Amino acid sequence: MKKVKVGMVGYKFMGKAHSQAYRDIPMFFPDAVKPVMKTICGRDRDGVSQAADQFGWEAHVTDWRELLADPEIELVDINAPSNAHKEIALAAAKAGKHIFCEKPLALTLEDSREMLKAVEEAGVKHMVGFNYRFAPAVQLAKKLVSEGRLGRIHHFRAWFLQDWIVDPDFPLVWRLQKEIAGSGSHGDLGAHLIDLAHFLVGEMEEVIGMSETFVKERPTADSMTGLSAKGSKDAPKAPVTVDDATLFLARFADGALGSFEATRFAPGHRCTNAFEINGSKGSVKFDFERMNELEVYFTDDAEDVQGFRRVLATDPAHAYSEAWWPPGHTIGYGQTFTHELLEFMRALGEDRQPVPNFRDGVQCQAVLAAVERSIDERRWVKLTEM
Ligand code: 4PW
Repeated sequence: MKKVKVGMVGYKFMGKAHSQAYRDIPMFFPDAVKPVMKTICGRDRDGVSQAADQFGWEAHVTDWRELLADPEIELVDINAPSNAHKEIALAAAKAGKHIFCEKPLALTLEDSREMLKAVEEAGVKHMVGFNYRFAPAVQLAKKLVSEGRLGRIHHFRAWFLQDWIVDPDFPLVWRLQKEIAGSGSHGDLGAHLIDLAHFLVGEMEEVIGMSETFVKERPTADSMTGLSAKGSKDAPKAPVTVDDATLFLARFADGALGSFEATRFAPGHRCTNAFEINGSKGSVKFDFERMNELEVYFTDDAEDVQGFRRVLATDPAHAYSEAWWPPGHTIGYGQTFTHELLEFMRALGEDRQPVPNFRDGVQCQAVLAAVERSIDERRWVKLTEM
């Protein structure tokens, strides 16, 4: 069986998710190229050494340059905070390594374009981490749209709601600092919605947005793991430099209308990444908190049974499902990463670019930037201006 040796930069939330995926792939998808978990990298020696042991990496280093210098490593997985993406990706491309990079691809549109240019010039394979595409229920929505079973698409309505920073004493973690994260809810959550819109409906033509930072300053943080943080509410305060919530409207190139809402200020919503699509022949509804389900409505159902019905996307007819458990035996968040990295393994095996790749990352970044410009200039912005 073909193998690929992986070096991974980052070992916290996404590092754990990716490690689990690398371990799952050979077990559940034995025909794919096998990822070999060679080296994991993180700045804190004790932290990364513990992660290597716990997640099953052969070796650990504290400097990503060391990882790139290892000729055995063929694929570099970048899931460190966003401000580290560009420098590592450019160096990895130069070293001729294939690259997986978490979203958002970069801090700015310009940086993301530079990264795309670098991987294309180097001729390496590249992928960006939009994992929600890989939920089987989302793949089913895509299939229904592509096969024309929803007819002409009129509306894409999406919202990604979380609530982990509603408390004004929640510390100022890296995700709330522009120089590290690029933006707040917009780039962290909105980026997923934009990618789903591109995947399911297509290109956008113009956008207009609004955003707000409800809590302007917060106590400084000690550390962050997942979406929780350590720190004292009595620590000195510093300004929040990103949006807490961003909303925008979009007109798609094919005439559909879109509305998008990304916020971390929606109490009770832990990870409501949801969308509805309305077409001339029917509708679909998805909510990640019930990720195995897709609600569908078809206008040509018999009149006496019309209504939304719930499809459990765990049957052999649904993407990836046969590899897992019998029908009705559901999967979870972790498996979106398994399917995502499986796509990379399959692309390596078939000698093609994986999807979504850096081109999709740049397309997403262009919408993020267009929305930001529309907010600054209080006007509709066309994507062709970007
Ligand atoms: O998928 C989401 C991420 O992109 C997660 O729910 C958390 O919010 C972590 O980062 C973002």
